[in-house]
Amino acid sequence: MNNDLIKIAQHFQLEGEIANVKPLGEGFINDTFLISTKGPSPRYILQRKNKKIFSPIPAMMDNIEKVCQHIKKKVVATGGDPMREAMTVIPSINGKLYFLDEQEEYWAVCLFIENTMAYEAAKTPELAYSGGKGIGRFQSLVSDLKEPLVNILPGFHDIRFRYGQWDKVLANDPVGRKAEVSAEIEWIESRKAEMLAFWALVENREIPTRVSHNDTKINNILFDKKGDVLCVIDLDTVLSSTVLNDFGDAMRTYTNTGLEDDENLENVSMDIQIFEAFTKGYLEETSWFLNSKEIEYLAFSARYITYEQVLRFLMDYIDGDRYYKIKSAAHNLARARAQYKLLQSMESQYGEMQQIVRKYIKL
Ligand code: GN1
Ligand code: MG
Repeated sequence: MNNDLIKIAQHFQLEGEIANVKPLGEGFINDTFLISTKGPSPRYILQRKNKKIFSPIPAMMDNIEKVCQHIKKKVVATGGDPMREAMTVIPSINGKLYFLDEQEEYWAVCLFIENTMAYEAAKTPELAYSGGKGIGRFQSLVSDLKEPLVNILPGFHDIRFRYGQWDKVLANDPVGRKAEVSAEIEWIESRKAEMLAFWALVENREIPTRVSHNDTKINNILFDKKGDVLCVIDLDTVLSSTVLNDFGDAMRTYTNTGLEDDENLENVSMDIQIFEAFTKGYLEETSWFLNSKEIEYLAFSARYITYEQVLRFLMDYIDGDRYYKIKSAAHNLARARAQYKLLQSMESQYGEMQQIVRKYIKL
């Protein structure tokens, strides 16, 4: 395998000689590897992109490149380091942003940014505050990106689209798991009306569509050693959608006192201090462009995305685990249950969450 990976890596415009290629991280969708080189040359990230999910991959890579170039220009203009404060896509030796191998798998490479930190949870309000500034700054930097992005993930955070998938999976019940999760199914069904009411505001454009990241879980952000955000990574999902999805998904991961798939539900709750710190940082960067509806629904977006995640994990469980990588037979069910516990915690603290948004929007 390592030899095969080295051969794949050799199809890209890398500096230096490759020393080895090793698996990296625990993404649920793509396969990720670290390319080390001999001598002083940089290291790189190699990814096999999941073509069943992102389609078409070449358009996805064009989206990523547009966003990276846009951010780099702005970083340069403000005296920053474009190689550290933005992702750098490394082209193939044929000048493409990807390499297609004989098995028709798509590969892509980007520069590995050294001396950074990534986290699985925001343990302190300071880290959450910087995370909020980081996502806010990202959205602010791309807010004037005029070139259109190709929608390579139709319906990604669109709950109406998700209900369409949900109804089909429930009707087919392909592996006979539906009966065993009737209580969990009711968690989804009982909240349909309020979720659709929110999404209707996006559909009628009261909540506008802007360039956004759409996968802002905390481990998709690189921090420097001081704890400041350096760069937002994992840009596969950059799309035109509501920026509330980014706020909501960040809150789903930053504020969780437990793990995303925690088997011990006692561990799971929303930490309101982390919510407050992130919100403060986020609004400092974004309040200049957000409209009043976006602000009104900011706190709700945390519930929306967490609910959507319960649905997606549960749906994948019922569907026989075809989407997310799993580590055990009931992994998706454990994920759905843990995310539901988090959702309940958000619902019970919703009044305070709204007050916090109002507090920082006045600044
Ligand atoms: C996936 O690729 P990764 O692990 O960063 C997923 C997100 C989910 C997340 C759940 C394209 O993100 O939407 O929220 O898992 N990405 C895609 O942790 O489906
Ligand atoms: Mg990721």
